[in-house]
Amino acid sequence: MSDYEFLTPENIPGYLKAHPQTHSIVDHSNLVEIQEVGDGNLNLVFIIKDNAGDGIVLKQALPYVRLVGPSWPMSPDRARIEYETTTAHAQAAADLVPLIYFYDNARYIIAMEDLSDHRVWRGALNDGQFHHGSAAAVGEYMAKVLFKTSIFGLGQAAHKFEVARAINPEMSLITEDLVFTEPWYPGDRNSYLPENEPDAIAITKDEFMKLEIGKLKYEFMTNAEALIHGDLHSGSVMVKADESGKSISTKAFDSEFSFYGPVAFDIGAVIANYYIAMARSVALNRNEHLEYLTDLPTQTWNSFESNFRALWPTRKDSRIFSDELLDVIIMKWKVDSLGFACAKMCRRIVGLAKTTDIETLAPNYRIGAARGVLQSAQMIIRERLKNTDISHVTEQVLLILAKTKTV
Ligand code: SR1
Ligand code: MG
Repeated sequence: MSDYEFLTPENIPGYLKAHPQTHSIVDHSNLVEIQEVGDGNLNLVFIIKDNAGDGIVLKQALPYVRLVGPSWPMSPDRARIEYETTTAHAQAAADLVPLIYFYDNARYIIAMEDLSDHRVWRGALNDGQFHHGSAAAVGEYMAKVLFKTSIFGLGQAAHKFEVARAINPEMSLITEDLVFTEPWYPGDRNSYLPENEPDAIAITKDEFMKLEIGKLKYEFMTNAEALIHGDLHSGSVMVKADESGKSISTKAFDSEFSFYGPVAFDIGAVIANYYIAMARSVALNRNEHLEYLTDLPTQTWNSFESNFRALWPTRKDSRIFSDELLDVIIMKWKVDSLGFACAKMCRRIVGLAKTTDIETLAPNYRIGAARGVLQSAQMIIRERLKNTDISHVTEQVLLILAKTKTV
């Protein structure tokens, strides 16, 4: 499995030459730039440009976790999963995912659209940038791809077949361990500043939260609703805005954790990362940016809900699957989304694979931001059972972040 050649700046021109599908995209004999830009935890990502300014991206899965090294082997077959999911998602929302040119199953390479005129959303948020409309676009992406791949979009037989085809046990286990277990059962992979130890211990002693996280883990492991992205944080979204900050393109990428799982898991991941971004802007006193961020959870939810409702009349079978049932399902997704957000918030603060939003803050700022995210998760896990209004929950998060601020 690991016996394949890794991409390097030296062998990429030859690789492109040997793949005629790339010849109309980029001129392999006149390359001016080959840059490795992978900032995720797992893969190599190269942006390649020719002298006419045309570009292509080659993404290759390594046989181990890049973040940790060869001591943590991982099947590169995750590249196939990302390719197949991006292709399936493109059928529902072509404008909201990158264009894939081809997949090389011998070397686990995806050749895709060069999006170097976009930014990874996490980096843009960290820099205090505005992309007005991207939150709604992410909601639209989720509604369209999750409807299309659900029982409502596929119908009975195709859904059953797809659940089996898209099985992804190795990557799912990572999420089950890192997101739903280790923050509450610490082992060697957790870490935080010494000043945050009481905050980390507090969640392990929060028996109510542990029970709710247990229910959510069970949901994650058993509820094969739709072909979810599986890791939809702000580092899995590329954004592009015009000079006024109006978003003109939003693309969800990096769906290697994808499988048939709960719809609310993706929504929760998005919301969690908005709250983490808010923690950064609170720490840095960026009030205008904070105002922008505070509206994002509601924008994404509202867009998800309205787009999903718009697709509902097209469901394959309307017997029993009534409009009343849709209301029930949507309400469950809202409660569960907030629950999944809590799990995601805790894992990014105490578990392996953190976020630059928090980690690039100076330690004296980071203490309060990390504490605020953990305390917010403890609040949300309870509040969502009393009041599911996303704006209300976000206001409560803001109050906690202001209170825990350390500088
Ligand atoms: C070992 S992989 C660690 C994390 O990186 C990805 O972004 C996922 O979030 C995963 O949990
Ligand atoms: Mg990723």
